Amino acid sequence: MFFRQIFEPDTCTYTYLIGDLLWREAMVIDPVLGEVDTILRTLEAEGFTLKTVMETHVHADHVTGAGALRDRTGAKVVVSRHGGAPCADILVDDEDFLVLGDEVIRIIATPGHTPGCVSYRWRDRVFTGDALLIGGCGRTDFQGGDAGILYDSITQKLFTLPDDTLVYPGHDYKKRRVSSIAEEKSCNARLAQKSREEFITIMQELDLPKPRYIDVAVPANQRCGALIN
Ligand SMILES: N[C@@H](CCC(=O)N[C@@H](CS)C(=O)NCC(=O)O)C(=O)O
Ligand SMILES: [Fe+2]
Repeated sequence: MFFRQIFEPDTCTYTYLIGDLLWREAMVIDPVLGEVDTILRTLEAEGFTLKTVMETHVHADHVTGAGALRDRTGAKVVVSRHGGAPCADILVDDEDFLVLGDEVIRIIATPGHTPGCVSYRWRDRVFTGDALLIGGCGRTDFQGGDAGILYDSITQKLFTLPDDTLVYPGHDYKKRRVSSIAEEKSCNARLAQKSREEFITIMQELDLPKPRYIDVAVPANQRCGALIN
């Protein structure tokens, strides 16, 4: 299998590359606009053609490279049907799946951080975007976020995956790269042994500053990363 995790240090965002060795076709999850050249160079060096760009949600903290990758390669952009990004080529929903040669990627709707958040499950791992982070979770105070719905997505969907499933998040502000469902079930400070009501209170009391790039990122990402001048 071909798998890469790329870290974008300005917004602590992870991008993932998945390659199918049968046809040497590739998918990318959550590309950052500033990383587009790196992504294309990496895929070219390994002999892959980019076929699909998958977004876990419409990001508020960075501008996506989805549209730029589509323009440069003809790849199709995938977003949730509930994501609010009509620029996408393929709109997915819970239990849909995507096929890339021998590889199958399953879509799990995990709303709560935004209504259109999805996680992508591939082989022994799940890409959770900002639904489930290592030791934390995405905030729920903007973009239609809802803490109760996020609790249900995490506890009823992600935490019912096999314990040894690897968790690859959309961000990590301490540069941790990977966790597992077992670790998050037992150690996640916001979720382990927490009731739905306790979780909602924790989320209401976070009082986080708004993301630095939100005013540019959200309108751009609703257009797959096309910047508005
Ligand atoms: N300081 C960061 C914060 C970004 C932020 O708020 N990110 C959202 C995801 S779009 C989040 O849920 N972060 C979780 C957290 O900060 O605990 C920035 O300005 O970019
Ligand atoms: Fe986000």
